[in-house]
Amino acid sequence: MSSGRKASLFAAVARHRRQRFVGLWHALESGNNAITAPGETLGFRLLSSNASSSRHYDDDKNATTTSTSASTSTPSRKRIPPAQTSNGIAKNNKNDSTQRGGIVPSKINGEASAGSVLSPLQAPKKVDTSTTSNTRIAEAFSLDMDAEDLRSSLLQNKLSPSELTFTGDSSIPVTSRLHIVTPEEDTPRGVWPIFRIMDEDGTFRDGSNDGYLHDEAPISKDDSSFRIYANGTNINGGIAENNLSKFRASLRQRYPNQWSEIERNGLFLPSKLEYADTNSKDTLKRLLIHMLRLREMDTIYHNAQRQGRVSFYLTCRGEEGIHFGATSALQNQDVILGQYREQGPLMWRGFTLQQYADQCFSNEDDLGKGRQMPIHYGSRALNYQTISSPLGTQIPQAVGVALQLKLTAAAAEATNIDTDTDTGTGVGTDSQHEKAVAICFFGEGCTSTTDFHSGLNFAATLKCPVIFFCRNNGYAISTSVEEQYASDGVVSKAPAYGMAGIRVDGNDVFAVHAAVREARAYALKNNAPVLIEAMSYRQGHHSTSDDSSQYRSTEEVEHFAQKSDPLDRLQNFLKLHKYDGTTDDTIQSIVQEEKQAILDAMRTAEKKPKPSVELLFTDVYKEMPPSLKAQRDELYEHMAKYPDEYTL
Ligand SMILES: Cc1ncc(C[n+]2csc(CCOP(=O)(O)OP(=O)(O)O)c2C)c(N)n1
Ligand SMILES: [Mg+2]
Repeated sequence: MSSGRKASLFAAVARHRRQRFVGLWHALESGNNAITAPGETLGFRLLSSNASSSRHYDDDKNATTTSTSASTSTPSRKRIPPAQTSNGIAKNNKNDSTQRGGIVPSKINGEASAGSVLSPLQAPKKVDTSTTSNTRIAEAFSLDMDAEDLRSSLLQNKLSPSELTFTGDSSIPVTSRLHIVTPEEDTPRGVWPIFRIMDEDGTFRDGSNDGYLHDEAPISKDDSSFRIYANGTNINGGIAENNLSKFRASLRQRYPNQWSEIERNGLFLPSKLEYADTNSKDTLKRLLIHMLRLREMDTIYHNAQRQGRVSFYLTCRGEEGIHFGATSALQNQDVILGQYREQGPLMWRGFTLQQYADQCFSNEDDLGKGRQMPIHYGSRALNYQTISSPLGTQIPQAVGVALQLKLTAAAAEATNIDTDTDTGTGVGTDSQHEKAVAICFFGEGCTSTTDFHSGLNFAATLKCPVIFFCRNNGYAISTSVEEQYASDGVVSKAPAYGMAGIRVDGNDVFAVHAAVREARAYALKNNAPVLIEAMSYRQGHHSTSDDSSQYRSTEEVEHFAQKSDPLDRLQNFLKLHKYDGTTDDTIQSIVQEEKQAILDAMRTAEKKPKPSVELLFTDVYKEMPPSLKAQRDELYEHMAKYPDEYTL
């Protein structure tokens, strides 16, 4: 590490030492993470050219960190709350920790907050940052160090945050234990905890600092599904070869408490078949490539809209962890119903860059025959229902799909028919004879539609195997979560409908994968729905029709882009653990390759002819009614009259 880099790291450590909850991981990340300003990387223009300097935190009067923020009509609403109040009690934490499943106010440096009841098991590790050697902290994240030193540094220096802060001024206690709260048990009082596996620095979470009282049994795990691989892999020097089995073994040594999740997490498992798009079985590598590909694709198409080449676009920047974490935990026979910001699930299933381009350019190869706006993808082959813009429509539809899947599976079981429809391109276990679920994605804004409420009620009463997956990204266009609901987010609504729920860190791809894996197993085993709420942040504008500087500050966007980006977190993990020689350079070369492929597909799509006009009138009715025929004839007449304006 260069001395300049060390100096900036130490400065960052000192600067952030007083931000107790955000803690050490935050400090290290600030110094270690080379992230450029959002305006340079987000694929959208900076929110204001007339920038002024401002602080990240309201209460951080001594902070020296500055950032650019819009000085125009920046709203006065403050959306970056301090991680906690001065007495250590989380905001919105109306809990009674003596209750089963209650939440413990956080404990700092061994001192319990007033009124808290802490079992010794829940006491966070005492970490006195003033006596922690800066050198050791720096070394803990040096890629050059010996793996054994790395391991001990991780264990000695690590302080996982016990709370996380998202938009809406809410502090959410964190749990490292995956637990689906079922309707049969008491629901958490106060704020529902958020499940995460990996912290921002790319290390696995240390559960001793959990902000959630675990006094109930974890979700039952079928021990037979654990696969234990040989020990004894030499972890010194990192992982030189691309080998997931060895890597798992090394992770097991570094993180003994997390080994069971590592063994079960499909993202650490090689695929049974080669992935067509990477010609390898390496799931972790494919995950990285897909996250980079999707981010690059979003950036390029967003800019293409600004150039007038496509009419509309909408990025999912910041939500890639949700997309790939969730879809990688599914089987290909599971039916996906999206809202509109879910291009990743399609990508994971094999939708090609050419197919994206053909849809966005509405050319003759668009599977939707040019009838929809850009980003309204659909693919029958990949079990991905076509997007419909009116909010909420997909929710009751998903219930119908799930009901049908359940009935089909029951009928097949009765007659002993193989219901497997797997196309063989997915990851994970063999899906032979496996049943299917429907998964329905929607934003937190969509939960204000009547379709959300009626859909969830139908699913619970009809006992349908459906996963309702809420992407809570903080905004519904300009409507913030404070204006969207008065409840503790979305997951707290699950018990009201009599269904299971889980809240997960949407920026942690491993945790999302685990949550969906367990939700799927639960849904199939019990023929019952599950509501997942994944906390994340919409880093881009709502769409190309939006200018988010009108309702949120650059400072806020920058904060979340830098502190909780799912792609950065995965890269930190891969670099820290030296997976397959991952470095900034190898990542850059993937980015360049992906960029080229995206641009090639785009140029090809641009040159293709448009679909026939006739297709505007087909596919709705088996026999075209006279009224539609009359409209078609009128259109042809009009086009014949102005031949210079149209190509037939
Ligand atoms: C029934 C209906 N009402 C309003 C709209 C306009 N609209 C489009 S997107 C959107 C915001 C949805 O926000 P959210 O569900 O949080 O999803 P996100 O965009 O954040 O992914 C709104 C209000 C619509 N498309 N359909
Ligand atoms: Mg939203």
